[in-house]
Amino acid sequence: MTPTITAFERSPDGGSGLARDTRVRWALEEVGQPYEVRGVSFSALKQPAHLALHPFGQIPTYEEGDLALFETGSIVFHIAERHAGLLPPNTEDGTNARARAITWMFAAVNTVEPPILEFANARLLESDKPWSAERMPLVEDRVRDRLRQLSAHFLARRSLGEGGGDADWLDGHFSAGDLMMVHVLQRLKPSGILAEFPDLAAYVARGEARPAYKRAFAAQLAANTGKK
Ligand code: GTB
Repeated sequence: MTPTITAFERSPDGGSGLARDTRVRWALEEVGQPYEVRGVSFSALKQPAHLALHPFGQIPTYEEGDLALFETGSIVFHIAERHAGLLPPNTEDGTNARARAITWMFAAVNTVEPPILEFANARLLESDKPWSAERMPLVEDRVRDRLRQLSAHFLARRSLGEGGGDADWLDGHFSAGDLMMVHVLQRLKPSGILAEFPDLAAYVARGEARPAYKRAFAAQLAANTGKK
């Protein structure tokens, strides 16, 4: 059954891929699952029909037969559980690596994304407040702390020669954990903070170079601009 996801009818980012439907599109592209998209207007997000799918009135959602999901972490996990390609197999050999990949999915949304969102909100919604200039360095440093820690993880993997010599990804092979982490980090690109960490900027670029990401990006751009 072809799943249907929701996305902004017109994303405020104009199709730069930052809205969260992009991570769901990317996951579906990685596993080769075709999907349909229903565009939702800002007013429709808060109407009963959409609230029945998403109690917080947001995008994306995911519908497949009787199943309706919200929250990108859960949606990407669902896709990864049902298709090969985003999580190591649940076999004796793969089960620990699978648990670690799932841990990285949680780390992306639960540990790395919150200070990034705080920073994005401070820039977009609070820059006109009288206390904004004083607060901003504190908010930026919370982001830098997380990036430093993530960068140290990659450095440690490299120096230990882990992952069968592949330290390009969080735990050896590309997984749903990387997909979530790359999309979370992308939100920092316009600010210049990501560029302060060249290894993490290169990690994000590796994600963006994946053919599945390119297809997902092109699809959301086309939906927002009519261009391919
Ligand atoms: N935790 C949820 C998840 O991961 O699924 C968060 C979902 C979420 O924040 N959805 C946003 C939304 O629906 C769109 S992606 N907002 C409308 C509302 O809450 O009323 C967030 C987003 C929006 C715009 C940009 N941008 O313009 O750059 C980037 C990201």
